[in-house]
Amino acid sequence: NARTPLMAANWKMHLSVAEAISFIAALHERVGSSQDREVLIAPPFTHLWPLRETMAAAGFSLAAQNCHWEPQGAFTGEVSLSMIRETGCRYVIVGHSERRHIFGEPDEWIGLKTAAALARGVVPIVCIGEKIEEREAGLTEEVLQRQLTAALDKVSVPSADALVIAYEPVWAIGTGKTATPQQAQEAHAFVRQWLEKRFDKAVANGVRILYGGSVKPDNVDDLMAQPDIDGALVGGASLKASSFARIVQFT
Ligand code: G2H
Repeated sequence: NARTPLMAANWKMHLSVAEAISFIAALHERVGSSQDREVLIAPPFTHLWPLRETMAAAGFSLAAQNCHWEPQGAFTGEVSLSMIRETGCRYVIVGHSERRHIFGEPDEWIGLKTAAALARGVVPIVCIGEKIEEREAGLTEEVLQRQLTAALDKVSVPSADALVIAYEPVWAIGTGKTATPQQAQEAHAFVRQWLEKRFDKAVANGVRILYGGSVKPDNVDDLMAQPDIDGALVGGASLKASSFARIVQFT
């Protein structure tokens, strides 16, 4: 069962459209369009449409960083999944810790967004992860279980490639502190077991589980060597083509 490594750049609120276009050209020059790993970029909403063709030509996947679950309506400032799909996005990040903690998104919203993305054929990249005080109190698995349940309890997953999970320990995000490969592997194995209980073995074995939190060129190889780490969700180190190219080219 092939879980093609998914190397994802989460640009957050960075880079202009012009910078993004040069970035994609520079990245493509370095990594080409390889079949054995998938390259994904999640730029700001305003960049999705202008990057659509450049991204498709480079063979890279496009993702939105957030979505609303309703198909349309009076929701000032929000973007629906059909709008996202219209821009050529195959993926949407759901429940990133910055959405949860800076913008106060509750678990319940993550569930609504995940269900809506699956229903509309956009692959949700569901982010979960514990805070430092939760890890220190021995609550990591309890938190992951609560977040997974809220996101995935009410959905059916048509196939393993319809869903991606990202494990991002909150204490490792943008802090320069990475989980050790062993800590990450433990959490990923826990997530995979949970997926088997909730769905079945085929889904559990096929869903890609990404690690996120201060992934850098110098730690990506050790992380990717873990059996249950199937890719990376990269923030800071994804903003320079040379650095992200090295991450894509993990060995
Ligand atoms: C976690 C990650 C990208 P960074 O937010 O999703 O960011 O790599 O800067 O820790």
